Amino acid sequence: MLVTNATLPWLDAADSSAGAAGSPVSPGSVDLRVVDGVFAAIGPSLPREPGEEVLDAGGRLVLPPFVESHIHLDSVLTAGQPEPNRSGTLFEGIERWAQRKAFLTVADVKERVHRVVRQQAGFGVQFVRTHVDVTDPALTALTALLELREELAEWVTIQIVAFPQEGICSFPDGRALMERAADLGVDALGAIPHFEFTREYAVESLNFVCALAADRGLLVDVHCDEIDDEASRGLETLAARAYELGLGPRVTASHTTAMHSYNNAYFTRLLRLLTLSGMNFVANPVVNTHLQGRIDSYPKRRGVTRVKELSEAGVNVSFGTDDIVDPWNPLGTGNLRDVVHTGLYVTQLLGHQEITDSYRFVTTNAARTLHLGDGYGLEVGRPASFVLLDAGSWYEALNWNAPVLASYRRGRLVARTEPVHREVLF
Ligand code: 17E
Ligand code: FE2
Repeated sequence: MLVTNATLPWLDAADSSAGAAGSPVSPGSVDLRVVDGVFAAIGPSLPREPGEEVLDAGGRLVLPPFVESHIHLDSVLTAGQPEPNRSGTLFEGIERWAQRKAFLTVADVKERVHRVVRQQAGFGVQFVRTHVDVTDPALTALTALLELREELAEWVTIQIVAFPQEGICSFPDGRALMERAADLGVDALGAIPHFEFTREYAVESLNFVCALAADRGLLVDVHCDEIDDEASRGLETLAARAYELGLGPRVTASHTTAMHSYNNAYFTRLLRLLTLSGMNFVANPVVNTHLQGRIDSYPKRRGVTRVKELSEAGVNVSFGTDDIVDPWNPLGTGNLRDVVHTGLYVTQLLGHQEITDSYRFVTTNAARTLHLGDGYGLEVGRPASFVLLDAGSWYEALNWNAPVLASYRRGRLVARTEPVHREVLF
């Protein structure tokens, strides 16, 4: 297959602010040749080979597939079951989920997750890192997700994090459950230091998880300091272990909302360690603006981590959805465009170049967090996985919520959407 007249994000016209629907052919457009599911050539005006199928992008934007770097698939579509989260806090969400968790079945989890993964596929998502609650002696959700990871592998890459929602040191047999999850073949280990009973347990849980991950060769992704408490400092322990054990970029700190409340003197000191460690960060700007600041009066904190400062220091940051219609978010579709849109506003990353570069939060930066390596990217020799958006630039796609017209995975069509035709009658 030959994809012709594609605009790649780094070939966006410098001034792409024109905006309205319609996709002019960009002067920087390129062709991409796909052979046996791999990019065989990328360049301007590649000669068509006899009998070669052609997909004319017409100057539209081609991106590597979207990467969902943080979601809880086990809880999707459970909002209100058996009751809604009335306070809107993280902690009530954990209580509501514990109620729902009591009557999980493998079939129930698989049915809901399957629906959402197909929804995500329609938005061009091909890689998903999901946290799965393992504070359940039956490991029901984990069993379901491990099965789905294999069953759906040709359509979507699912990475599973063993997530101890109710703690490791504060939950009965918490350590043994993490070890069982590791034995069952998860991709990454999590922790939740701000939910442990004590600061000592917080530190102990992080030491435990980093040692287990180093021993088993697993990635680490911690729900770290997701609280409006400026004294919640699990992150420094996680970063120190990442650095000392040489885990570095294999470690991710998710949420880190307490960083929003750290004083600048502490943050400035901490940033040196974060940079040294080489670890990744995931912000969930939609869900954390909803969950955080709930017990503030006014002014109310936004509670989103310091994306701008981390990015400027060269630290890898991606954006995640976190939740779709569950105890922590009553809304959500899985369209990562919405996460970027909200994320740019709440972190005040709205300079022109910042907007233009923001596709990275849900593509290349997220791919780095997931350690996708050579399995990802618009480069010759890599799997021919890409999305075609109905817009001439990322600026336009973001502003107009342009549909993903086609999502190809290893050269094979996974999902397509018809362009929207709207008429205004004056
Ligand atoms: N659990 C948690 O601890 N934090 C979250 N943001 C979600 C689940 C969604
Ligand atoms: Fe989360």
